[in-house]
Amino acid sequence: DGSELVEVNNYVRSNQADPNEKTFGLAEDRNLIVVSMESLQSFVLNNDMNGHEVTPFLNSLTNDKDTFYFSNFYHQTGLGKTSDSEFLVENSLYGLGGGAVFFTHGENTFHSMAERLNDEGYFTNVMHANKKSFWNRDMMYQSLNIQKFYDVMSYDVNDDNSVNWGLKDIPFLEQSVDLMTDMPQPFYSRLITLTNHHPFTLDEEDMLIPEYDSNSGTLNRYFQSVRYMDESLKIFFDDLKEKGLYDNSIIVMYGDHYGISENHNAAMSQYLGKEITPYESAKLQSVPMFIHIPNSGAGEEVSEISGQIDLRPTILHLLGVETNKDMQLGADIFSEDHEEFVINRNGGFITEDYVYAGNTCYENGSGIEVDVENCQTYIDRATQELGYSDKIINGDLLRFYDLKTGNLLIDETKESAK
Ligand code: GP9
Ligand code: MN
Repeated sequence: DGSELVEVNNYVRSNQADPNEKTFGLAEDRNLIVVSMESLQSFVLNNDMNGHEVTPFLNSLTNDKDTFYFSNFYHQTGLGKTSDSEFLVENSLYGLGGGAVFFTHGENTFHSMAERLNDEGYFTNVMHANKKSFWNRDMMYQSLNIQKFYDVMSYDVNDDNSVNWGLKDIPFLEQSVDLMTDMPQPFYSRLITLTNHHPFTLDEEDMLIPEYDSNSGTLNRYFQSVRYMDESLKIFFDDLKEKGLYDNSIIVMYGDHYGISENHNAAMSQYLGKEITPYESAKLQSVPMFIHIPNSGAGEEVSEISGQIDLRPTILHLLGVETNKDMQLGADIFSEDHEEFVINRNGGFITEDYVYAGNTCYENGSGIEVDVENCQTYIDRATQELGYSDKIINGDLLRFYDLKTGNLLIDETKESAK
């Protein structure tokens, strides 16, 4: 009967973070372009591989005058991988612990970012050159109120422009910009790249740097494949400029989840020159995040510890959309009230002082093991917050929530009789 929503609502309202006046509305009325960068982890940024720069374009954005670069940002996905990251972005809720929420709860009621922006007059869509049913997207996107899904059928795909999982990122992004020129504005387009996906294979002509030289073919190819994606993003920005879509847009880009699993720790240890402890593994879950606002001059590095759960409120506030009635678990990263506390789907977390991973509490920075007592308050809060997220999903509780008024659509008399 939705009565569980009372407690969840109290939690969400008491953790509400007000917008920052300086950034609220900074990108008002612009098109919103969100790019999911497949399998991109932060360790390749501002780093080289045997003397080769891996991400020259993204590196240039880390100190660009129009770009906020979030250098302490983490993915929070579980088994649902890309789809979990999409879920986090749209709903500011966590995916599930036991499987992909896109599959298990694709018919729930949600109040997505797409729904919010559609109410503000945006044309909302997702662009991704894969079969529409992959990750149950065709069903879930209806529940997320995404107006149009430009799936593989919207793209010109052939042997020459495909590799690995399908259409290569350069032609994918190029054709996507062409499709954007026909969209009503303002639009919200969420683009999902694909080439930099395991097993990270490329055509010879797209290998812009050599492979690495470890005993892991996966890691060796990863650098090359990331280098290709970096190139595709550079071309994407140029295409947007050429088609007149750049100046009036805000471009958000984030890594969706890790690309190199713990099976490659030996090779990673060779590359990074240190042992990969559970502490290091937790820190390696950092993914790049950029918010590029052309001609704003507002860019800077943001070192606040934050995660994918925070994307939705951060983006909506930049667009000048209030979120004080949204049933969200993240917070605007620019807000004074944003807390440096990133929860992983597995119950681990990262704060300014501590990293909790593999049931062990480490000091953040030194990586030294400390008494678990130090982490206990946060362990409890992580459990509580993941629990509330699970409750919302498993009980389909947003059925009972009126986003416009913030009212709970439940029988209050029954509630007070308890
Ligand atoms: C598939 C793409 C990759 O369409 O999003 O999914 P992943 O395996 O990374 O979750
Ligand atoms: Mn992915």
